[in-house]
Amino acid sequence: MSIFEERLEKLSNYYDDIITKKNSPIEPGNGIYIKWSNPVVTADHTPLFWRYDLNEKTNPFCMERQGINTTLNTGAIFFNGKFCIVVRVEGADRKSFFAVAESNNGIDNFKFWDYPITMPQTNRPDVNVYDMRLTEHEDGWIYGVFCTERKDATAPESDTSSAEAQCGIVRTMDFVNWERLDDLKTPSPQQRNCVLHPEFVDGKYAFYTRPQDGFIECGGGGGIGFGLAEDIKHAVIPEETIIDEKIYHTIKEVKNGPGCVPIKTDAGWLHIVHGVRNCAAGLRYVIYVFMTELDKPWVPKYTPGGAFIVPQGGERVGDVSNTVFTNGAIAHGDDVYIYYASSDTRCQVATSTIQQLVDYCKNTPADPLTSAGCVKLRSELIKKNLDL
Ligand code: M1P
Repeated sequence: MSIFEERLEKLSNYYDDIITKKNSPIEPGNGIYIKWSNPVVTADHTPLFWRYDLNEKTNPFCMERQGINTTLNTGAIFFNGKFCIVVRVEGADRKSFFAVAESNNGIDNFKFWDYPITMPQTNRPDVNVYDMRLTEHEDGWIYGVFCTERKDATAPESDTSSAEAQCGIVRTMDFVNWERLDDLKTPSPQQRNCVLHPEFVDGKYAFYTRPQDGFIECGGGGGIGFGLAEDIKHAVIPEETIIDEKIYHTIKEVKNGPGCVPIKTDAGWLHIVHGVRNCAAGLRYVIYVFMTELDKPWVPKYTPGGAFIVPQGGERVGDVSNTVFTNGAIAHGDDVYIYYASSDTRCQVATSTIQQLVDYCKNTPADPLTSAGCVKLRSELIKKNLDL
């Protein structure tokens, strides 16, 4: 056996093991959702033919030629009888791109389609693209709303890191052919984490936004915003209203942002989003949830306090450690599959039901914002239990 043959056999066996591995729930969980023990997608899930030159003549050592660094923040949708995720795949060169992976059960055996998505460009080409939210809109299209990043044209020449984030929009019917529309225009200089609402609101396209003054810093902006656009091909939001603010000494004190496309329930729209706080270890990203009114999706209805999903165990380590982030969930019947990336490195899943999530939203007290308020709330629970 040549070096090439020997290595290829090992690599193929490893890849086959990875993509056929059965997942298992982490019991007993918290009763709100179940986390699953294996990541659903990692860099090792990407096909060997994406990374290796498989011709022995041109690659006798069977070396990786185009490495994949991470697979993270995924948009998610149930499509053609499969759980489909549009994964943010980051190459060894730091550029992200999108690729579709599918599974029959939504918790394991995700397999990438042969080719990543070829993203059509606007007349201002993207430098980096990431974090697509997939909206099955009532107009009949499936929209992909994502972050398009370019070098900040206003930064001095010596500054080679400042970036401008904006919201790119594409649409498709089959996940193979994509039509690129104009980037979203809003009053904010930076936009990341935008989400398109699945229904028209007042006959207009409704977006959840996240206005920021800077690429990292909110500045005078921040919070989860809401705005309407008349036209989707040339989407312009003239006015943004903040519907969920960042607040001092909470899990969203530094910033927050829309996450998954909201899920429609009888009790209102369920939003699974992210909040960020600062600590000595750096920024800590967690996932939280709130609900808005059914007929007024911009009006908060239930605002359970605190974090919903936090990084735990091995999830805490990765390219951006101490981070969980979500931009995709699938509601399939009453079941909900929440896809989240841990530490910007791998994609995990947590499963729940609409009933459980609505119960969580209705019955988890809002953050009282002070230690004294928290002790009062907890003492009420203790008394109720001890009086049983
Ligand atoms: O690195 C953590 C996350 O940082 C960004 O989120 P935000 O815009 O709220 O800071 C996103 O770029 C996201 O991709 C990333 O996971």
